[in-house]
Amino acid sequence: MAADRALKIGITCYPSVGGSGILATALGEELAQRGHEVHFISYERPFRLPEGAPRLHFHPVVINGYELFKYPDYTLPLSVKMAEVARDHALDVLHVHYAVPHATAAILARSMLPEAQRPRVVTTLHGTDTTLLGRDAGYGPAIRHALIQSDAVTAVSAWLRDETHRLLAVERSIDVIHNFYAPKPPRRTREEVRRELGLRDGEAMIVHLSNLRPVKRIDLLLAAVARVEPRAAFKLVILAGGEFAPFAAQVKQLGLDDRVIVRENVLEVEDYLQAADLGLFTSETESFCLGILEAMWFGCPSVSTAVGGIPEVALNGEHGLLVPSGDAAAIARAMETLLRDPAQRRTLGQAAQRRARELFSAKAIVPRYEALYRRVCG
Ligand code: GMT
Repeated sequence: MAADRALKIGITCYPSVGGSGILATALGEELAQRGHEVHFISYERPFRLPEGAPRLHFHPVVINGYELFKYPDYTLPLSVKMAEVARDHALDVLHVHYAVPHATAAILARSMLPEAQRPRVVTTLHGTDTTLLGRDAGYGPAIRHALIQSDAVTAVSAWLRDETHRLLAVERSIDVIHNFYAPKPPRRTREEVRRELGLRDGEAMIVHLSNLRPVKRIDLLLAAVARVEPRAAFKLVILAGGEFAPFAAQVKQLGLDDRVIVRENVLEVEDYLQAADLGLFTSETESFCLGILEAMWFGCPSVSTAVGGIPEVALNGEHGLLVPSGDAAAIARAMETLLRDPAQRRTLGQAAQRRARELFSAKAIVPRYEALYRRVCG
C-alpha cells in the first residue's frame, strides 16, 4: 500500500455521552480532515458528530425487537452492518472503541467476509471494558478472545495496558496511544459565561464534567466540596453528561444549594471550560480522564484523585494536585490550597496547558493512529 494513500476507516463507538465515544468522534473528524474516508457505525449518530462534513459518514445499526429474546441483542446486527459497510466501501480498517461488544462484533464481521474484503481490526481499550467487564466471568473470555484476534490493540494509558495484561492475561502487545483533545472555539466570552452562572468578582469557578457514573464518585465530590472553607469563595459547576437528579438530595443535605450549579447535556463545554478556575475529579478509577485534559487545555489545573492513568495526564504539583482516592478531607485541603492562591493556580494552569498542547493534541496523537493503521495494513 502506498505510504500516503488516504485510508477508508470504519469507526464503532458508543454514541452517547462518554469519554470513549467523544474520543472516537474527535478522531473520526480529524481523520476526515486529513483526507481519509471515515464511516461511523453505531445504533445512533454520535452526539458530537457534525452533519454534512466531507468524508464523514454515518451508518445506523437497526435493531428489530423479537419477542423470543428476553434481552435485545446488538452484537449480531452490529457485526452484520460492519461487514456490509466494510464490503460496500472497501474499508481498510475497522477501528472499534470500547471492546464490549464492539471488538467481538468486528471479529465476527471480518470472518463473515471473503479474505480479499476483510478489513484489519483495531481495538482501543478505554477503561471499564478492561477494569470492570474484563473481571466479569461472563465477559472476560470473550474480551480476551477479541483482543487476541484483533490486528492491533491500543490502550489510552500505560496503566490501562498493564491492567489489561494483568486482568485478562493477554500475551499480545498493546500500543499505548494517549487520548487527545481538539477544542472547538468557545462561542461566548468568559465574562458572558460567568454572568450566566451568576459568579461574583473574586468568586472562583470550580468545574466538574463527566457522565456521573458511579466510578466518578459524585457523592465524594460533593462531600469534599462541603468541607471547603470559605464557602463564599467558590461555586461548583457540574457539566453533567448524565442525570443529576439522584444527587440533588445530597446537595440539599450538605447545604450546598447556593454553591452548586448543574448544566445537563451541554454541547459547548468549551464555553464553560474557558471560564473555569479549577477542575475537580474524584473518580475511584480512571484510565485517563478526558475531563482533566479538557480543563488543562484552557489553562485550568485540577484537583483529582491519583488513580489509574491520571498521573500520566497531569503530574502532581506541576499541572494540578493529586490526592489519595476516597479521601474527602485531603481533597478539600487541596481545593483550599489552590482557591487561596491564584498565583499557584495560574502557574499550574499554564504548565498544564503547555503539557496538553505538547502531548495530548490532535497533532501529536492522530498521526500515531494513522501510523498504526498503515502498519496493520502492511
Ligand atoms: O465513558 C465512556 O465512554 C467509557 C469510559 C469507561 O468507563 O471506559 O471512560 C473511559 O474512557 C475515557 C476515554 O478514553 C477515559 O478518559 C476515562 O478515563 C475512562 N473511564 C474509566 O476508566 C472509568
